[in-house]
Amino acid sequence: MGKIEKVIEKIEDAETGVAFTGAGVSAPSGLSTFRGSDGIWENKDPRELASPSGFRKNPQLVWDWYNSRRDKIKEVNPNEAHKSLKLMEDYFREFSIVTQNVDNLHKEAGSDEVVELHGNIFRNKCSNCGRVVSEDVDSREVVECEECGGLIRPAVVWFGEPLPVESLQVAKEMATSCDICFIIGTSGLVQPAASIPLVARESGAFLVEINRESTVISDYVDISLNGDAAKILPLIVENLQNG
Ligand code: BV8
Ligand code: ZN
Repeated sequence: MGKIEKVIEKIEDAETGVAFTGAGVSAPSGLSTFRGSDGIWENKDPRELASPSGFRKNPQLVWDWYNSRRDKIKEVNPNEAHKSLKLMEDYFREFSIVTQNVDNLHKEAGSDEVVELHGNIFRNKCSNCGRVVSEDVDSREVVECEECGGLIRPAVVWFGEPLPVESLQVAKEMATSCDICFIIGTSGLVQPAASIPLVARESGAFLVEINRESTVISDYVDISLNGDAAKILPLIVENLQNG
């Protein structure tokens, strides 16, 4: 039996599923990944820009980087990988997305249950008092908080910052109770997010990795499907529809 057929068989037996996703799911939409060849922005390492120290050192540079990413995300659409993950909901009693991505594309694709472990690039908050700034701050200049004068920043989780306790807790519960966990388009290098698939594995889930290349997670999965998620996921859904 081929790998895809095995995955289809597992999905048909499964009640609950989780898709753990990273930047590779959004790459086919035209968004650059963090560690791919295009993972550098104006010769700066995103991991320096996506940090409190980076923002303190040069708030305008970091604000510009996020504005350029928001502008780019506004131009692109969910791709076949996002759309297939929405369709996958029909084949499970419960199907959730746990994503490291901040680009809002899973929600735009209509997925019902999306846990954003690293926040959302279209939400902003005060870097001093933490107040979430509801309006979509479109300013090109860094703006100050009306309440305390602190600088407004994107409400995403930066390196060195803890993940939202609630989101991480919900993600772990989903991973603990799922029958099958897909790990899609992530290098699996960023912790604690990358521990989610291992929680699923320890709870007896069947692990399916979908990635262009092998990763640090590949040794822990039951099946690795190598290739473009925007091609593999539609193939899986097509098989389920013709099942
Ligand atoms: C924390 C939001 C503590 C911002 C992001 C040493 C060892 C281990 C850990 C650490 C360490 N030193 C420091 C740490 C901790 C650090 C960490 O993990 N560092 C790593 C880099 C070593 N983690 C943290 O700092 C976390 N916080 O630990 O806090 C703490 C606790 C309590 C109290 C105080 C402090 C916070 C991490 C969150 C950082 N924020 N994003 C923003 O996006 O601007 S992470 C960032 O990386 C993105 O969210 C991104 O999604 C994420 C993970 O990257 P990937 O998604 O995997 O993307 P990547 O480019 O790496 O890979 C893409 C993959 O897709 C590739 O495999 C490629 O082959 C594949 N692909 C490409 N195209 C396709 C494809 N696959 C299929 N189809 C395709 N078409
Ligand atoms: Zn404030």
